[in-house]
Amino acid sequence: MTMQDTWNQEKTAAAPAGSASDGIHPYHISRAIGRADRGASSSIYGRRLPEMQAVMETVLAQIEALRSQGRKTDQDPVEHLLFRLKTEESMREKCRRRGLPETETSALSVLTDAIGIRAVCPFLRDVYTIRDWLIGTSGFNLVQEKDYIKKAKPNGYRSLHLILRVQGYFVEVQLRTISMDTWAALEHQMRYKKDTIGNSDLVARELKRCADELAATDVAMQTMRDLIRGTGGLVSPDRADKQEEADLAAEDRLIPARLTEAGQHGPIDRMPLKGDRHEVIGR
Ligand code: 0O2
Repeated sequence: MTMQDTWNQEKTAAAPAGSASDGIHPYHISRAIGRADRGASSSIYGRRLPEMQAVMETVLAQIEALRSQGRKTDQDPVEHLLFRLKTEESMREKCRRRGLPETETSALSVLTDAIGIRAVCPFLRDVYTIRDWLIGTSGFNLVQEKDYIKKAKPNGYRSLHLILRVQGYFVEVQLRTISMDTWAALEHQMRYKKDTIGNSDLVARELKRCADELAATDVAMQTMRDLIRGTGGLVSPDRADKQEEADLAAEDRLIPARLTEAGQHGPIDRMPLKGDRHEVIGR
């Protein structure tokens, strides 16, 4: 990971379902192609770019279909969506780094991230909703799954990576929460500076600590969301006692499950504890 690709961002998050802008923006797609296609006469992708574009569009459309469904119940599982075709320069650099010849075969049949999509999700469970949706899609074949959420990288990096095979092409899909994405962006920035600053061990330890704390926050956010969804909003006074019981039971079920799900060992004193009172938050 020595070179950073430019990721394009969909701007459909706020678009109402069924509107013209509910699907994929050709403008963004063609911009992505433009970047990957620099020096197309001798492109490492040969003449495959239009097909790659179509495949990326297919996967984005499938995610958009899930988002449209989710919006109907105010549960869009995507906060924002990024995508890119790996640039010519970045792909060639990766081939060299891996000791591969700079050929179309290396780019499209050996390496698996020429087409990349990143969905940044509001909540932890959204990550797995999208995962299940994609791997359950006919024609999308799961080639590899790396769950860095259940088992974070030693530096604290968390994300769920899928390699799908779609219409003969590999597509790398990265699914992560907003917290995970924020951490990854900042860590990426700092990585290039770490050799020039002192205390790099301390920085690495602090980064890891921040990653674990953010993971604990993700778990807490998911738990709160489940509690809110469980109540459906404000509770009327005559239902309050029953609701309180139900909420506490939900906490009992959810908190251990979420902790396992996040695979983290952050400070659990920040988690709501059984018997704690909590407010039911209305919309
Ligand atoms: P891009 O597309 O610019 O983001 P690879 O890194 O692909 O050679 P690896 O390590 O087996 O091989 O793949 P993995 O673990 O699935 O990671 C691939 C991508 O995940 C990277 O792509 C990053 O986007 C992201 N990633 C993985 N580990 C880290 C990490 O420790 N910190 C951050 N910030 N991101 C990470 P690239 O190659 O950077 O390209």
